[in-house]
Amino acid sequence: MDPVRRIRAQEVTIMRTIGSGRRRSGAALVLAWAMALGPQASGAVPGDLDPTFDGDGKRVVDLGGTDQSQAVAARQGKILIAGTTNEGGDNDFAVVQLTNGGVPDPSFGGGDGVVTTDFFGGYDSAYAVELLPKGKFLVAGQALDGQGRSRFAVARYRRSGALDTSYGSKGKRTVAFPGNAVALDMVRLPDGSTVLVGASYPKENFVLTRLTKGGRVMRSFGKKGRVITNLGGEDGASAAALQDDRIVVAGSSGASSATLNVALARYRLGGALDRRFAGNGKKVVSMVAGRDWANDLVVLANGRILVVAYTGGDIGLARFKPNGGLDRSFGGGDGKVLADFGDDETGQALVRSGKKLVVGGGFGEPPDPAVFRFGPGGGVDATFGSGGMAVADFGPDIALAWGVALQGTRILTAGYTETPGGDIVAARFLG
Ligand SMILES: [Ca+2]
Ligand SMILES: [Ca+2]
Ligand SMILES: [Ca+2]
Ligand SMILES: [Ca+2]
Repeated sequence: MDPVRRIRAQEVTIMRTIGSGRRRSGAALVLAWAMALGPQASGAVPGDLDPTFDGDGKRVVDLGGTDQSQAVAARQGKILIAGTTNEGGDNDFAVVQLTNGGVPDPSFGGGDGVVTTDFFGGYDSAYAVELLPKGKFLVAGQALDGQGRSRFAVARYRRSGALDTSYGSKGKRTVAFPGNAVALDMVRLPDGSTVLVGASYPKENFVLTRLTKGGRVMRSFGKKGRVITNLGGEDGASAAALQDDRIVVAGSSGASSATLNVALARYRLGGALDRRFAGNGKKVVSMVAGRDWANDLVVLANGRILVVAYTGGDIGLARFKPNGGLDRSFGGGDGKVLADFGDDETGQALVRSGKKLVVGGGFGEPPDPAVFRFGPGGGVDATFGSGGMAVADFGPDIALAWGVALQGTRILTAGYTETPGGDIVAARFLG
């Protein structure tokens, strides 16, 4: 199993293990009861499900197979969701566009609001979406090639969902690394090129590549267009962001999968590690005694770096100064926040909304998609939802929000129900 799937499977397994025999907290029951009354029962408040999104703030998208989504973006009143489906046989990239009202968009994908993209006839899965000018967008993830080896995979689409054949090779590009590699995030640079980041295995390292605006590997980046960084153990990158003219990457590092910690690395645009960051370009920080890792990051206006971390049951946040040191003005004095909302929480994705920090993830056992909001200093924002958290109940199946995005002040999440025949789930909350 590739490291992403392994990590994510571990995460759910951990929640199952820890949560077995436990019941939902009273707060969650009160929240469920309040939601049953409906957001229109009284004045709408931040954290309410948005009734203008498919009537109840929630949408289930069944593509006919086992369907998953890992990323969401809002554009011009439409909602793009990227993931994978095995409908039709082997897994393919799946991209769904919903209207602002939360239903499949008839102007996308030839009328049904869905496009799927196959690379080599094998397993393909998308984990990131990046909006481009003129309504175009990139979707990135992994594709198994003819040798069964996982490569970075990216496809560019036009506004309509049609592949943009002017990009790469007929709209697609794959990049092979030694062993297997999975692209989990990407960041667009000012010149229109794109840096893709992810994880390799069985040698577990941060891996990066840079593609030109036209979708060719930029061979001047790193070695022949590839950068492989060993942080000292089992390492994998899950997210990237631009910090001025540097690329900041976040993920995990540990001597073994049992001892993973939050890991950051910073690179120059040419792919070299930036030794002005934390002394050697790399920074590893432990959030809890057990395993933890970074799932997403944002760079704040002052160059500080905010990470959301898996911590084994709480929402973990850590803020770093621009040069990589922990920012002790954040959280309880050590630059870190561990927020417990009364059960098992997991933070998957992070976005800044004005000065507030919005985390998408999961709550409960089995989990439902949830949004958690914090103030700029890392304190829970009690004006949001129930004690800083809002949950979208999608029934008894395991479901998480893997992606979060803002639509104006509203908060979009997308994820999936984790069952055979599972479906993509999206929810929109008032901000
Ligand atoms: Ca396929
Ligand atoms: Ca740790
Ligand atoms: Ca907890
Ligand atoms: Ca399905």
